[in-house]
Amino acid sequence: MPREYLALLPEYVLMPVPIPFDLNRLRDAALLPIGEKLRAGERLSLQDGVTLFRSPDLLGVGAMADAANRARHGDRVTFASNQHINPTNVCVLRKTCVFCGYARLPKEDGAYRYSLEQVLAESDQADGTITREFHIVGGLDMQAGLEYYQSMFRALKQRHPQVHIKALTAVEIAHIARIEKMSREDVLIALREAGLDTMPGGGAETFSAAVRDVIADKKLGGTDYIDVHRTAHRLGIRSNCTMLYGHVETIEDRLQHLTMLRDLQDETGGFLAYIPLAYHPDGNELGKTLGREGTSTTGFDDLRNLAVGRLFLDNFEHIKSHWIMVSTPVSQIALHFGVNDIEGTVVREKIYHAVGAHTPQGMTLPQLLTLIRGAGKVPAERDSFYRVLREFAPGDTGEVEPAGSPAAAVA
Ligand code: V47
Ligand code: SF4
Repeated sequence: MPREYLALLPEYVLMPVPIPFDLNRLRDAALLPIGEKLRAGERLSLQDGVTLFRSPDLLGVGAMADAANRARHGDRVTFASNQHINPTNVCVLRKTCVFCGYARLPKEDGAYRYSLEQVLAESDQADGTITREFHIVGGLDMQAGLEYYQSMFRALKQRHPQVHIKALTAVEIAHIARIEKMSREDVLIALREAGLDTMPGGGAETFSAAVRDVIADKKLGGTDYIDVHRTAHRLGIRSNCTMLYGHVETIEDRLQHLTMLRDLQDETGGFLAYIPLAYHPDGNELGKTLGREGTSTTGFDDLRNLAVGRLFLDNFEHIKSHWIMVSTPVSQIALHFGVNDIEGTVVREKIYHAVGAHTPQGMTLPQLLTLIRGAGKVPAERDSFYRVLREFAPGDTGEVEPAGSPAAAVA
């Protein structure tokens, strides 16, 4: 086993720990054995996960998730100052990922592929904020191979040396490997050399083969998604993971998906965070077929997915709420349902706005601080490895970086 892989293990693999929790807070008797397991520091079974999803006592589920979260993070809520860049929306799977409204065929209206200059120009637009992370994902574009991304990452690192590059989903890595006729491992090594620091969690959707047949029948399968992340972790490239919920999946599909993520985390400890993603039915084929246009997931289901993520994924340190997908009010309440991290100041997000997300496209630092403090929590800015850079004391507006802080050092 390579040294870097072993180096991940002692620091990051997390075991369940006993969580102090008052069982009197549960109104659904079916949740009692789960509450008892939590207090004993025992791992939840797949059936427990199903019970958590089915229980009418959402507040009971949330209270357990909140206790599990507080045991790890107290009242601290972190965020990163980041910028999303989507360099190409051209995608060979445009016709078969029926839930996606973002992709275009090469000659279709609205198709675009940025030149290097355009990527650099976009990278300079994070006006007035101190961007610490570029989150770079796009379509599976035949004209965007290894060289396209290598030169992009090198140029970005040269221009913004302090900025972390979180880029390319497992699906994109597999696509580059296929068009370059290289192994996925060699692609990851080449990209790491060019500046790739970590990988985002997109492309997971829901792993179940039956679900994929309906929503994304040509896309990289669940086992392969896990395998690309395993390879990345083995190379010392840490990553996030996601689950798209609220389309055609069953509760059992959700648990199968979460179990696969938990198993890989047991093996490598390489996942940084889990982010459940709420399906948006507008502007895509699936929404039309299901007759779901104009509706989206419910606040109940959004909160439950976050809470179950916290309880079932007992070896994950961070559960992130993506406010663009579930709205800022739900994200704020989620801070009491197991969430310790919130998507940061995302400048010009495109993917969900292509499918009708009605949330703002970016949030400023003062807006984020207000959201977190409004939930009675303590905001803290973090880096891409979740190391806290700066905790914001009451009244601190974030306008002036304290002298000598890591934030001041990179400004
Ligand atoms: O994989 C596409 C999703 C994902 C729709 O790792 C849709 O830090 C809802 O994974 N409705 C990409 N979702 C985004 C993603 C992500 C976002 C923020 C942070 C991180 C991270 C990762 O967007 C895709 C897909 O699951 N998506 N279409 C839709 N109609
Ligand atoms: Fe392409 Fe990703 Fe959209 Fe599928 S979800 S069509 S792979 S951009």
